[in-house]
Amino acid sequence: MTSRHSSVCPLDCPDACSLEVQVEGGRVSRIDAGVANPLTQGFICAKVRRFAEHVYSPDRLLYPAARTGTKGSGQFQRISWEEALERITVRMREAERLWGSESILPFSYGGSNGLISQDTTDARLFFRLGASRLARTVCSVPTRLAAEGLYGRMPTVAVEDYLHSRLIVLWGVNPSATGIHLVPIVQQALERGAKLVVVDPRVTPLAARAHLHLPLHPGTDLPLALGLIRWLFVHEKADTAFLDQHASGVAQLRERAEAWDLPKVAAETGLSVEALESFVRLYAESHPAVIRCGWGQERNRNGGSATAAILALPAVAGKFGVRGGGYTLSNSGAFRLDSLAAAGATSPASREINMNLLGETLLGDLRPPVKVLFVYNANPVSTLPCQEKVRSGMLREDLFTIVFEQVMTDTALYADLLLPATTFLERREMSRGYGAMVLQDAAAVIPPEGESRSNHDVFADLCRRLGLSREGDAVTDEAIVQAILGAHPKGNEYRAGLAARGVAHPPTGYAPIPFVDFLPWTADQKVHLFPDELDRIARNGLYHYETDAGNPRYPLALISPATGNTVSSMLGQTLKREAKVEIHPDDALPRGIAEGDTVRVFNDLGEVLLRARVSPSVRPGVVVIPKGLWSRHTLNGATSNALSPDSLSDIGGGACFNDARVDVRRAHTTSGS
Ligand SMILES: Nc1nc2c(c(=O)[nH]1)N[C@H]1C(S)=C(S)[C@@H](COP(=O)(O)OP(=O)(O)OC[C@H]3O[C@@H](n4cnc5c(=O)[nH]c(N)nc54)[C@H](O)[C@@H]3O)O[C@H]1N2
Ligand SMILES: Nc1nc2c(c(=O)[nH]1)N[C@H]1C(S)=C(S)[C@@H](COP(=O)(O)OP(=O)(O)OC[C@H]3O[C@@H](n4cnc5c(=O)[nH]c(N)nc54)[C@H](O)[C@@H]3O)O[C@H]1N2
Ligand SMILES: [Mo]
Repeated sequence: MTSRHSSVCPLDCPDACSLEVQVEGGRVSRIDAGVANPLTQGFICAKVRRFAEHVYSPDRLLYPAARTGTKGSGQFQRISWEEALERITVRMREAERLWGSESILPFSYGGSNGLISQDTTDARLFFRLGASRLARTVCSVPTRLAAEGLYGRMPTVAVEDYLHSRLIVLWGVNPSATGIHLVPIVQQALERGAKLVVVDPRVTPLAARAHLHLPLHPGTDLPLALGLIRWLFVHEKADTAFLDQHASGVAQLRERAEAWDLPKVAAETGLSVEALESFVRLYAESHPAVIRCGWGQERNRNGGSATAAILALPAVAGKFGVRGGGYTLSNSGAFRLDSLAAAGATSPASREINMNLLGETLLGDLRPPVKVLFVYNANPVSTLPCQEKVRSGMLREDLFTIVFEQVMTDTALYADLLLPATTFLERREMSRGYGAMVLQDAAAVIPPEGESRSNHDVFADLCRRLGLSREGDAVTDEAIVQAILGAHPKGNEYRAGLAARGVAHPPTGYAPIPFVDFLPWTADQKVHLFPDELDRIARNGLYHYETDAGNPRYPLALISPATGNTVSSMLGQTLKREAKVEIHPDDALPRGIAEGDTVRVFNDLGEVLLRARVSPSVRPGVVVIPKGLWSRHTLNGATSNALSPDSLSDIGGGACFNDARVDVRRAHTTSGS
């Protein structure tokens, strides 16, 4: 029997596609586009179309299991859920008694999780335990803090409105991999005569079609944005009427931008003065103009200030107030939904640990040490900086590691105890887009594979076993959804939309116009071009640039952007291909490296052995190894994160994936050639 079900993709992507899932004989036989979210436009990405490969993967975890071999060896024996949860309960109580509850560290990110499977019963458990708190900094904290500081995290321009834009700037974003539904919209805008500018060290697919591509050196976005701001003021292209009415901090921003004339910006970014002038003139003269700001610039020592300066541009240039004008970043704040409060989880005063420092945390001299590590919704061995430190930390014999996962990831190999998790097709999930302003709620379409269970169910169970449940706790998916929506003033409207159309939009609507439909969500409804709180928390003050200009030992910058094959590291097990490092001919030639050669990419943290792709699609001085790789995709089992430092961004303690310095050599081959 064949049936069709509406679903929603909760994977970490701005688009939040509606899905239609076909089920035959209890198994998923086809996944295609659904209709509720208009941005889906009738098509979905190749990854999710073949998501059934993940559901039925030979690497799928089907039962709880306990380690039998040495840590990391991947040898496990099946046990029952009862035994697994009992063992965890005993370990947690013991850790609490001997070392204090802060010796328990929950470790999750959850970019690919919706509102039911993240920050609900899990938060309740760990908060009530008084476990160490995790600062979830691996992604989007610097960008979020910048958006919050300047605009109070107001909703941003809907990408559909780019059809009205005369200029589209894609800054540190590669929608061809990371949010594909923007691509046909950009294409249509170009056909209507819009101009396209791309700011990216690589020739991305849209950079290849851009009127202007600015292949800046990684990490130099801050001088670039400040240079544009300075030019706008100096050439009287700043919109002083808009700034007088809607902004504060203008003089301070101007002062910090003062040093960055275009020749200086050119020297720092590796761009020509002519290209910079073309860009700023085009930006000044185009109405409406929109900047789609991504996350590429964030993963850098200057990531917070750089994003703040980019977001200041549309205010300085007066680009708001029309459809298709302003900027787009994350819209996850638009709904103002709060799972945590709804879950009855109040944050304890326990210590906070920055997730980007996991290796250091496990290996260092912390008091109390971390004795129980509970990993879920994350794959830290693949996705965190300083991979060797993370691995070594997880090898610690006195550490009890639980990994709650769907498949046998590189991290799961290091578990003492494995718990099998359902995928979104096997449980209910309510999910909100962070690009498309949609909220969707989808029932399970198939029964759980094996003995897999959902996060909310397992954490509620553990809460009960540890005696931490309270009367009135929302435990079932329905109760959690009702608690989340019930806590919101517009909850009833959301419910009505979900029931009638399978989708709800935030109170500001699906495609609101900033400064027309609402003013900034800051306390005084103004744009804060120089938010004091950011200036206070920024390492050297807001808009101050840091550089290690021309690191002589490791002259190449390594970046690790997303690809269309994985979502972060998710689906990596379905990817058979070997990864390559991309290097520009100008860097390959003097090193005697030719296409297909096996090379060693290295720095003081480690080395990655893989084949080279020699290509002018990356700027000279920069090499590229994809994000999201697993051990199996390189020749020595290390991935780009073996080379990424655990230094932090200027604001928010963000990861510096795109701020690694390396060198590359041909590897010695055993053939003697
Ligand atoms: N298919 C797929 N989709 C995804 C993801 C995925 O892994 N796969 N990940 C999801 C997640 S978790 C996120 S956060 C988003 C990320 O979405 P994006 O921000 O689009 O993704 P990235 O590939 O990290 O970075 C975008 C671009 O920034 C460039 N870049 C690198 N360093 C710099 C720099 O210093 N300055 C500038 N201007 N550009 C730089 C890279 O070359 C890359 O082309 O995508 C989401 N969507
Ligand atoms: N080198 C480099 N590294 C990067 C980046 C980069 O640009 N370069 N980008 C970073 C970014 S943007 C991000 S967001 C992080 C992401 O870092 P992570 O969150 O660690 O990475 P994911 O690959 O999303 O891992 C999520 C895991 O959770 C599992 N999972 C999914 N749903 C559930 C569920 O319902 N329950 C349970 N228990 N498990 C589930 C999936 O199978 C998957 O293995 O990676 C970062 N790592
Ligand atoms: Mo991310």
